[in-house]
Amino acid sequence: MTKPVLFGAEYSVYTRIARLALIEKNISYDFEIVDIFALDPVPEAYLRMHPFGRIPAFRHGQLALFETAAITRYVDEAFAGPALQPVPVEVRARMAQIVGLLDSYAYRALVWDVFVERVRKPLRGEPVDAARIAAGLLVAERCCDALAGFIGDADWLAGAGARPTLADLHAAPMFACFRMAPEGRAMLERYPPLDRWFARMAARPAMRATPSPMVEGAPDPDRPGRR
Ligand SMILES: N[C@@H](CCC(=O)N[C@@H](CS)C(=O)NCC(=O)O)C(=O)O
Repeated sequence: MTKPVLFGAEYSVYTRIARLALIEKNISYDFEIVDIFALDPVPEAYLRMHPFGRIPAFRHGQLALFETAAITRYVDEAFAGPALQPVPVEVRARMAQIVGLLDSYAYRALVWDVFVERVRKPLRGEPVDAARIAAGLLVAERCCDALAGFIGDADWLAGAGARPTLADLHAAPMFACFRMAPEGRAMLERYPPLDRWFARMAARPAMRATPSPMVEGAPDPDRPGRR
């Protein structure tokens, strides 16, 4: 079978989601670095793969895809390996709902409003927008409420099953960023099932194999000065 190619960057939350799916499925793939934030303008050749100029993009034989949820679903369905989508229709619907929630609400709040403002901007010596952080935390709390309700006492976000699903893979890179902010860590601690879920995800080989230079490569927030 042709080797799939993923285009993206190690620092990118969405690229990491796609890599998690490929690794959880044990798929050998080529990773072509596209440092999207360094490309101005984004080259025509890349825009032909991703007309919105985002990462990741994906190619497998004749099939070219963008939009991470479509990529991870294809990866799960086109290749052998552990199933990343639950079989019971209700759990599958919950998984899809969580992926939608993460794309529509969590990504901007957790990553851009809280992580980038609270963690990245001070590192770059840029002014921090406290109002944006406060607004992001409100949305983040709503996301945590919903996710905590879904996970209940289960191990994985869709609330059932012995293995993580595409919902867990979609959420973990976003929460990895969020908990780099003190307010993010404190919020997760107020949701013990989510805190335990994140620890479970962080320990998975796929997460360990895809460290983000902005998260795992950054100074340890609990041990300043250490990497
Ligand atoms: N809806 C897209 C979102 C992808 C996305 O926003 N990627 C970010 C990096 S994590 C990006 O390419 N940002 C570039 C930009 O905003 O110019 C997906 O699901 O793949």
